[in-house]
Amino acid sequence: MAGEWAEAFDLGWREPRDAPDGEPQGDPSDRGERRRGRLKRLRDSLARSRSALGAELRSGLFETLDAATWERLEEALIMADVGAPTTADVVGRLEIEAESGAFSGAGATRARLVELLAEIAGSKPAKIDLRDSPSVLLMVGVNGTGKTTTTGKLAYRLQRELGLEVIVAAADTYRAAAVEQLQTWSERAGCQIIRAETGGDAGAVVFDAIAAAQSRAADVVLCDTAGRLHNRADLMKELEKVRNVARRRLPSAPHEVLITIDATTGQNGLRQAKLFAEAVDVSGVVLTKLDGTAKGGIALAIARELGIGVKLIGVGEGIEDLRPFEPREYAEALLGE
Ligand SMILES: Nc1nc2c(ncn2[C@@H]2O[C@H](COP(=O)(O)OP(=O)(O)OP(=O)(O)O)[C@@H](O)[C@H]2O)c(=O)[nH]1
Ligand SMILES: [Mg+2]
Repeated sequence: MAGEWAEAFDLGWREPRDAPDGEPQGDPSDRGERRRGRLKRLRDSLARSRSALGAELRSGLFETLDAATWERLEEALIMADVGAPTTADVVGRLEIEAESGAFSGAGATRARLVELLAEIAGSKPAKIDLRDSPSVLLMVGVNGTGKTTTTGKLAYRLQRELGLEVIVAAADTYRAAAVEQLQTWSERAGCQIIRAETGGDAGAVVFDAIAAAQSRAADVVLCDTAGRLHNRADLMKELEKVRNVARRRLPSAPHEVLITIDATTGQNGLRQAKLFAEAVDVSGVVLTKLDGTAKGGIALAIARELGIGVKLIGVGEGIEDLRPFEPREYAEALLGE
């Protein structure tokens, strides 16, 4: 479910600079090797998972294709958090195609299922828009879903893999600990941080960070915002305000609004994404904590029902545990292969 870093971003006219000390991105002869290494790491990080879908498939689910097969597949997809409407759609299409003789045999059925899942997961553009200079990315989401961690991991990758200069904005001004946490990440990533006193205005921090990026020609501003419950209208309004303040400094900002969804929270993630999208035009999902669950099917529900694609996945707590989303690998992993 993970792809290449350089392919995960739309850099516009900007050529990726030589990364300071990262893996070289350019040499195609290394690509196969790196891809294998990456897949292994991904599998390792997902090793704790127990996929209900995988168990079903290993039990020879597709050896006979009848009503009971489709029912069991439906159950397994629902268990993986794919959601009822998306499940009905996928299984309905698979069933019709099987009956029309479009494919036959367990292997071909499984392969077609992977295709259908990947098609839904990847139907939205997945590249993160970094064409503008600076590009401003707003991290939003419910408390504890991984905004600050993702901000740190992403700052690290953008600098290391793409050689971009990143500034992080500590726009979670509610808790002193939140600013300290981002400070630690910025030191690990090796980037500048713009912070204000606790209790300061989140919009002002974002404004200052964009101004700082403009004056020193930095490439990207990553704004970490405070966690908020999607059903708190006042807090969602505040987020809208932060976005509007960013626009006042740079009319094209924010270039991306990324919502972190904890893959272990199940269908509630769909509702979170929906309400955040209503407030601030969410452009992509970061699906976090995939290492802690075999579910993760919520990505399909969000893509199909809300039209918002997953752009990045979190597979651990470490600075390297962030990956570009790759629909096909994701579909394979969901099936527990
Ligand atoms: N296993 C795992 N843990 C993660 C991942 N992403 C974040 N975490 C952990 O989740 C917890 C919360 O992460 P934060 O980044 O602080 O979440 P947040 O959204 O900033 O939280 P608030 O600012 O309180 O809203 C931390 O313990 C992180 O280490 C992930 O991909 N995998
Ligand atoms: Mg945070």
